[in-house]
Amino acid sequence: MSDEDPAAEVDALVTAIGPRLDSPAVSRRDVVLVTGPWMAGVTGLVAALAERLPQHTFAEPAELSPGEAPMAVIFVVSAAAELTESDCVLLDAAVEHTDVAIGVVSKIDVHRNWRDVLSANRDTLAAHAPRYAKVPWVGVAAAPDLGEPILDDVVDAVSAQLADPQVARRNRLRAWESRLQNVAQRFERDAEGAGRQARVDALREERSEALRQRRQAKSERSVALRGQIQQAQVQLSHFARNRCSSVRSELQADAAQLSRRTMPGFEAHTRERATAVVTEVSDGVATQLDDVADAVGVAMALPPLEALPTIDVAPPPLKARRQESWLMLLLGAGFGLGVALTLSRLMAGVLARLSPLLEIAAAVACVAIGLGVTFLVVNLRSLLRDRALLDRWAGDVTSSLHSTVEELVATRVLAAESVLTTELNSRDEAEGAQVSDQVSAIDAELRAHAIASARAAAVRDREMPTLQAALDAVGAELGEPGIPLPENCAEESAEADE
Ligand SMILES: Nc1nc2c(ncn2[C@@H]2O[C@H](COP(=O)(O)OP(=O)(O)OP(=O)(O)O)[C@@H](O)[C@H]2O)c(=O)[nH]1
Ligand SMILES: [Mg+2]
Repeated sequence: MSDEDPAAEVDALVTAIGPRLDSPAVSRRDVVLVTGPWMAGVTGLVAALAERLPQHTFAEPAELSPGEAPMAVIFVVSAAAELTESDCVLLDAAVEHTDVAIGVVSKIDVHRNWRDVLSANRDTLAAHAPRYAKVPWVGVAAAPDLGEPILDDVVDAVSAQLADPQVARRNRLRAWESRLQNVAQRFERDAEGAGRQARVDALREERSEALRQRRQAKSERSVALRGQIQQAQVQLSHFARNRCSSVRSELQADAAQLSRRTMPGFEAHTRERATAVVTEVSDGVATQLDDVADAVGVAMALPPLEALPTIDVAPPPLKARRQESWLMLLLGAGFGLGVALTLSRLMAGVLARLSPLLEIAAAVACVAIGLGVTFLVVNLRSLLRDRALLDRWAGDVTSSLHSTVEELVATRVLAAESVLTTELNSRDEAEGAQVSDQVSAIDAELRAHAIASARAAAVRDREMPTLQAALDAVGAELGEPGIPLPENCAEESAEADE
């Protein structure tokens, strides 16, 4: 056993447990690494030790390349202050592949209480990790302000540690330990998939956001459409009603001023005005509905109206009924007769004295005036009657116009609503298809992640027992049975044991 390379022996020991385990990729250099926090006195100690122990090589961290590991590590801290947690982490990195470590408290020439600091450091380090319990601690003054350097203890400690025939074996075991712990950590990280978990969470979030947005967009659109349509309906009815009542008053004014001459044109004029209102309302409806389509963001092509609705009202019944005419004639004649008699009475007395001829002429004139009055009364009465009649007729026309335009508004708004709803539904469907594509892409990625997680967990579960066995063996060799797995791995294997 003693003839063989101790490192190769250790490798054989571990690979017997895990044949597929890669050996640690470190190259061992025959140097003693001296390291420590800033201004601890490293450079001074390296120089002093090189002088005192010329058979060994001492190096500062910068002199080792990555992947190189020293034979032993001297960890220097100033006696000015006690060891801190960050100092311990520095040491952890320095002794990753090296078992032999010596703790040094420096500048003991100026810090009288260095022994207290030293024992406090020893306790702090032992508490940091079990492997440090056996680290020897010494005090030095490599470059004292006054007097000779104090180096005997460190020289003895270094010589004693390096004289141990087990040094190479212990260092190799330590290198294996770090290697195995790193591998275990890597398996654990892969199985836990911290990055993957974040991605999965992001995907889940994206998925529910996409679905939520789709639902929201859909309901927002239908609410907007309903609102716009209702508003258009109200505004257009109001517009139609307004137009009808203004035409009604316009026609009323016209009817009141009708003369016999203008009367025959009134019917055509009224119909023309009504048609104009229908056209106006129809245009208003088209514009308003285009605005609605713009507001809901849909291009709408309403089916065109075949023809504008017409106002279906019979012509005004201007022909007077017979009884009425007779009554008018009688009343007019009576009134004319009365006027003629009264006039002839008034004049008879005066004129009889002048000349009988004049009297006859006056009687004729009275008859003529009576006839004229009769004619005037009959005529006026019939004009007023016709005006009233036409006025009533115009009222009928406008109320018919009102119901026609109301119906026009209602039908057009309904048609627009159905076109817009169909349009929005088809847009919804397109969006729905797009979202479900997106969701299924997300689902596919989620599945892939789940598979990758399961694979990584399977690899971990398969490899972890071998790693643990190898770590146990290494620990036993180093005299530290039960080297713990890295924290999270330890929990896993505890669960596995259960
Ligand atoms: N009193 C006293 N001072 C020391 C001793 N050793 C080092 N010093 C002083 O401590 C300071 C740092 O010493 P270095 O040996 O350069 O320490 P270092 O750890 O190499 O420093 P950095 O490389 O700058 O981190 C210097 O001013 C030294 O003079 C010692 O034993 N006693
Ligand atoms: Mg230095």
